[in-house]
Amino acid sequence: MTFHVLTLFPEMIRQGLDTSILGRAMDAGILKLNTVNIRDFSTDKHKHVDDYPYGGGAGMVMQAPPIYDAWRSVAETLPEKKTRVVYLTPQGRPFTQQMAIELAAEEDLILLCGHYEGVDERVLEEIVTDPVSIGDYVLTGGELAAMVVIDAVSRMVPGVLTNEESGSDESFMNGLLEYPQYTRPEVFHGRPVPEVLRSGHHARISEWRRQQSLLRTRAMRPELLLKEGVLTPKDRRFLQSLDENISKNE
Ligand code: 4GX
Repeated sequence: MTFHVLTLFPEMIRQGLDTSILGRAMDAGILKLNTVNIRDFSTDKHKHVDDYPYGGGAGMVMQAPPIYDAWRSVAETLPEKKTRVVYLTPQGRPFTQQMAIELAAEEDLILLCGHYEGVDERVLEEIVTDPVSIGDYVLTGGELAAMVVIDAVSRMVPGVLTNEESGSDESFMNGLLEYPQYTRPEVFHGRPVPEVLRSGHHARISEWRRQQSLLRTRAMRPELLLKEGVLTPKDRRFLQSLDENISKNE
């Protein structure tokens, strides 16, 4: 799979992704990274790519023509088929594991990183297929968000992770947050590993882990418990018993 990143900071993207697992997958040719510097498509003698907003207001807006021409330079190297263009913006659809799985099926993906106060809406209307937000906070530019998306998509591309690295896909595969993990030493700062995990009793271990997942999800992400098909009847009885104990203590 090839990621084409349209950005004013190609070095930031390259440096952020050439390490560890993704670096290995790039060396192996499973993933490719093509960074395109939007500034190379400025026609301005000072290489400007931004200007004042029509209607006034603070800050600068990225101009349409350099972004369009940067996109064209990539799109014309790709097959007829309309390659998806992800635009990183707080105004986008919230990024999820499901989206990472779907995007990993694409042969090419174009990502557009904005800067300043935003991008001229007209070029977005012409080229963007998927406006995506990585969360409700404001970054200084789209590059870190693009790297988050590339990282999450890459690990879903077949061959990027070893069997060792893939495993269960932790949080979200079963719709719950992952249970806590422990390794040696058996006691750390006076805290022993939970006895059940050393018991060798696999049914009890599975039940304990499931309950830990439910407890964590209830504490940190209670909205996940309301989704269809996540809870078994046994899960419901366990959560019910917790709620009954709260009532008693009141
Ligand atoms: N999830 N940013 C985009 C430039 C910008 C400003 C205004 C459109 C309108 C972000 C996020 C994010 C910061 C990327 C501002 N673009 N991207 N950038 N949260 O905060 O994706």
